[in-house]
Amino acid sequence: MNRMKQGFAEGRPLLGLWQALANSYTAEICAGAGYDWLCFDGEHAPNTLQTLLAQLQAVATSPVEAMARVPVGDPAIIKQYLDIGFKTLLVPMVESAEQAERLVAATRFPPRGIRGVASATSRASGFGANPDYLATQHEEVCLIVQIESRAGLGAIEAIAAVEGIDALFIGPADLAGSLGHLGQPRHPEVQAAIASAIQRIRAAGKPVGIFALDTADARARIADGVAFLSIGTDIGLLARGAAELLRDVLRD
Ligand code: 3PY
Ligand code: MG
Repeated sequence: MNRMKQGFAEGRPLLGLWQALANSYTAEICAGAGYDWLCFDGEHAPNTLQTLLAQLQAVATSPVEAMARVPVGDPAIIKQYLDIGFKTLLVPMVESAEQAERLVAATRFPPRGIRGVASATSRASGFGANPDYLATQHEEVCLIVQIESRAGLGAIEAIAAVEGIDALFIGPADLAGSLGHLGQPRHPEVQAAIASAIQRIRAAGKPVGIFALDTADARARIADGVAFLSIGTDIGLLARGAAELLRDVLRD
C-alpha cells in the first residue's frame, strides 16, 4: 500500500523533509534519516525529469515515501511523474472542485481517467514486469492538492469532497501572498486563515498537511491535528549547518 495513505490510516503525524537541492546524493543521505516522507520539488527547485528519476532511484531502498511536487497540475507532467515511479503527488495552486476532478482523472488510466498508457516502457510498472499495473495503479496513487490562495480557501469543502483527492496541503507562502501579505506567513490574518483551513479540512474528513515555518510552528501544527507536515528543507539544513560550524570554531 502507498506509505502515505497507510500513514494517514494509522493517524500519526507524518513528518517530511523538503528536497530542493535537486540532488540524488543528498536525497540518499536524507532518506536514511528516518523521515516518513521526502518531497522532491518540481515547482521551485531546479529539477528535470532526469534529476527527479535519479533521486527516486537513490531513495528506492529506504522505507521513506517519495513524494513529488509537479510544477503545475498538467496531465502531461503528471503522466511523466507517474511513469518514472512517483506514487504520491503534490499539486500546487488548486482552487476548484472541477480542477481537482481533472487532476484525479490525470492520475488514472481509462475508463477511470485520462492518463496516457505506457506499461512495458515505464519504470512504474517494473518495465512491464508487473502484469497488474494497468488495472491496479490507481490504488497506489496518493494525490494531494495544495490550498494556497484565497480562491482555494473558498473551495476547501468542494475540493475535499472530490473522490480521489487523498489529502489537502496548505502552502503558507503563497497563501500569504494571495491574502495581501507577501513574505509574511506569520501575519495574524494569514495565521487565522490557516487555522480555519486546518479545521475545515479536518471537518471535511480529509487529512490536512502544511509546511511548518520552524520547529515551534511544527509542534503547534501537530497539536492542531495536522496529518502530515514538512518540518524543514535540505537547503535550510545545509545552510544552517555550514554557518553554525563556522561560528562554533571561531567562538572564543
Ligand atoms: C507555500 O508555502 O506556498 C508552499 O507551496 C509550500 O510550502
Ligand atoms: Mg506554494
